[in-house]
Amino acid sequence: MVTLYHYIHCPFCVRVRLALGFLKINYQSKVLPYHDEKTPLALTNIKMLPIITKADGTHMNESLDIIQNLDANDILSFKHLNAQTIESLGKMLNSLGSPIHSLCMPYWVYTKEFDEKSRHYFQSKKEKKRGLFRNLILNKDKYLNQLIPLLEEVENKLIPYYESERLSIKDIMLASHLWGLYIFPEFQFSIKINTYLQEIKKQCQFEYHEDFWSEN
Ligand SMILES: N[C@@H](CCC(=O)N[C@@H](CS)C(=O)NCC(=O)O)C(=O)O
Repeated sequence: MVTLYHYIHCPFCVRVRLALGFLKINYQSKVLPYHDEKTPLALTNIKMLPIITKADGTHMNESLDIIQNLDANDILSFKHLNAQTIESLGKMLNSLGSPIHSLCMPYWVYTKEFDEKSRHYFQSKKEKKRGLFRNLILNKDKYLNQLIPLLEEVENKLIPYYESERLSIKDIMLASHLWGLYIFPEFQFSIKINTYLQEIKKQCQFEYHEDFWSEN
């Protein structure tokens, strides 16, 4: 069986969870504490998740490599994407990710995924790049204003999936980046984007905090 090492909040990890669910691949889920450097370093020499261990005992990282490897029959139409599409998708995700992460990081750290140690590790690491979490929240209107036109563009491309009539890798990449926003208080997706995300959730059998709700 495949083992997935992941963080709940991480969009790249959510990518792999969505793909595993869509492809109906059973896997063992291991949520690592954010300050655990030892486990990922031992598996792939780099402190970065997601990582999978395959049935043959080999380890892989990089979400898109993992998904391509698991999706041997290209059910997610990865191989149809040309370099230009991949590049523009990457740019779009970076522009979305920037305000989404600034808005959501200060809230992610107070979900059950984090304890005091991992929260401290995460916050000090991320504040070096983005500034104090306190200021991210004080400046939330700036990030929301960046986000809203981007979401309108996304919405126009849902036909009903992203630039497509059927679910593909592009939806896995988009939905995983948008999902984190559900955590941000008072933010509401438009009806169209919310319906889209809920459809992806259904088709990918995805439950964000499932690992915690199934524990005692
Ligand atoms: N290109 C990688 C990116 C993965 C990534 O950035 N993971 C982040 C979490 S969102 C990580 O593991 N960061 C470790 C750290 O900052 O300590 C992928 O697609 O898998």
